[in-house]
Amino acid sequence: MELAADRGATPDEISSFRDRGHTCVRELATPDEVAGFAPAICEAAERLAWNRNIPLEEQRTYDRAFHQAIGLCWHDEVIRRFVFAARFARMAAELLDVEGVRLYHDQALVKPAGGGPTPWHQDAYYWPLDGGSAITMWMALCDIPTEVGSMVFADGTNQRGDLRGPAISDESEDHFAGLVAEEAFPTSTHGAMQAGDATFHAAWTLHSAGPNPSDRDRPAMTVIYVADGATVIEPERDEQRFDLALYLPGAVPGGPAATERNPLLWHAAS
Ligand SMILES: O=C(O)CCC(=O)C(=O)O
Repeated sequence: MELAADRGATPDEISSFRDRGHTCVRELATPDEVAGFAPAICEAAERLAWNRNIPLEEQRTYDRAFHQAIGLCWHDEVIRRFVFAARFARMAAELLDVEGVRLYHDQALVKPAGGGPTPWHQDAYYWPLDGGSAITMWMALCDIPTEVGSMVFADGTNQRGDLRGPAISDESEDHFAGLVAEEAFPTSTHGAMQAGDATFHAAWTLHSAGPNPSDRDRPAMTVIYVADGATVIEPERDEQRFDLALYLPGAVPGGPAATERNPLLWHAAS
């Protein structure tokens, strides 16, 4: 099944992304289209999630928030078609307001039944990229009820850059929850989702997610894009050095964020 680039971003989606740092695109894929990919993604996520089988007493808040499986597109041809989909990449490019986007990486995030909240954090904390050059698509792979919900965003934090909080943890939750209250950032969520609805958020947009009190897992698939032409920045933390080696193998600070692991997924000229 081909997910063709048959849908561009609307002016409202673009202004929400620019001003608030996030937007929601309902039915970016139809439930039928998602049904063609979700079994392969969920099976691979189950098999490859690195923090899936940690004994309960050793689990950190991070492990209770979601099971994380990275780089699924390199394991499976069906998943590659989903991750490389021109429809999603075009939306990412238009929201970022760039000519083209490359793959940075993909990851499945499955919040298990009974799983805990996802602490407040900023993604660009981890990335050796300029925060303005990257965007995440987070797509629901099944219908997500209101009591589980999608992410919560602190509006406008995309324009504030690095808020100097810690990595995702109880500490980041405390740090950023305090900041949200202190600076009175409005928060918003796009709530319940149907399979194929997606949110897009900017790399510095502060976000979190609630727990999963239901008895069903909440599988979501994310694709992270980097603007074509973006350069790698000098890493200042170990997390960024780790990401550089993993997602941009062979790339160097000051050089293009465009290795063989970062194919061009959409360009306005093509
Ligand atoms: O799925 C979640 O609970 C959090 C997702 C997230 O933080 C992200 O995609 O950046």
